[in-house]
Amino acid sequence: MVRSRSAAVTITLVTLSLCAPLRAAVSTVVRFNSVVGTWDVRLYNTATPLTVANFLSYANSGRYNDSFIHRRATGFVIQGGGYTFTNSGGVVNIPEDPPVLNEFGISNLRGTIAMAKLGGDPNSATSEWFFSLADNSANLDFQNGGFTVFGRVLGTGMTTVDAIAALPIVNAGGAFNTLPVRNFTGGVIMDENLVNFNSIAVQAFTPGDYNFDGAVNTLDYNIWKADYGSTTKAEADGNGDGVVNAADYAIWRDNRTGAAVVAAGAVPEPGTMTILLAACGLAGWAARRTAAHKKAGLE
Ligand SMILES: [Ca+2]
Ligand SMILES: [Ca+2]
Repeated sequence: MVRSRSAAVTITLVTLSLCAPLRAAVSTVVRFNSVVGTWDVRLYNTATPLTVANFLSYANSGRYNDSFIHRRATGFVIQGGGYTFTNSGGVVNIPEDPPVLNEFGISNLRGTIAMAKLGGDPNSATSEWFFSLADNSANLDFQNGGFTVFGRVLGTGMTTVDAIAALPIVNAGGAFNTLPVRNFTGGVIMDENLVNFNSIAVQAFTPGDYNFDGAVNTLDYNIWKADYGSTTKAEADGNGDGVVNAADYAIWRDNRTGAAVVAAGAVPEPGTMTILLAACGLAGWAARRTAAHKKAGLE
């Protein structure tokens, strides 16, 4: 018994030390508060940690306040994050941090946000980002090292993004040759003619609260369950790794505070090993191991 217990403790410690850096990430949700409307974006903290940290550095320092959408490519993207505008100060380049290493991995589908960068330089992203209006994977996944998707619009947010994309555009020269404008009838473009952001700010919520109603309960579990396996719905992607799986269930379970909305036991839980492996990022390893074992007649 003593020997067996000792072995178990050793395995647990090894497992914890392996998992610790991978289990820490919980995804961030950011609210884009524009004059046209607001929408929320879940960031892929686990899949693209450097890019998320880079974006949050700009957002948390307030550098995106008073920024505006400066480019629309019809049926392709709207782009911002490069400039601020005020009637008193005019156009100002947002002060840039050093470029961030490219972390392409998630496909540039409709509803994703990715970093803009210089042509022929995969590792040149600084402050500018864009939302894909359509499936741009065939282009953007294979160009310049792939454009790093680092978040995805939640809920009905694309309705507002589409409304911005439907605004008229004017050619104001340079980087502003496809500039979306509001209530513009000619003359000098002013603050009230642009798609400005009052703020782009991190939202506070409890991890596992997948519908943002303030409680972590069965309603959130149901969202997780309905979206299980999805790589295109980020509502229940609690760790922001690009897929809704057992690791996100574990985040919900570990933060559950609200009363069950359905009777306990009415919904099945993933197996403990599945949660552990997914939380550690070892699910792929386990699948390969099982396949190898089956091939070898071990399982
Ligand atoms: Ca909830
Ligand atoms: Ca996930």
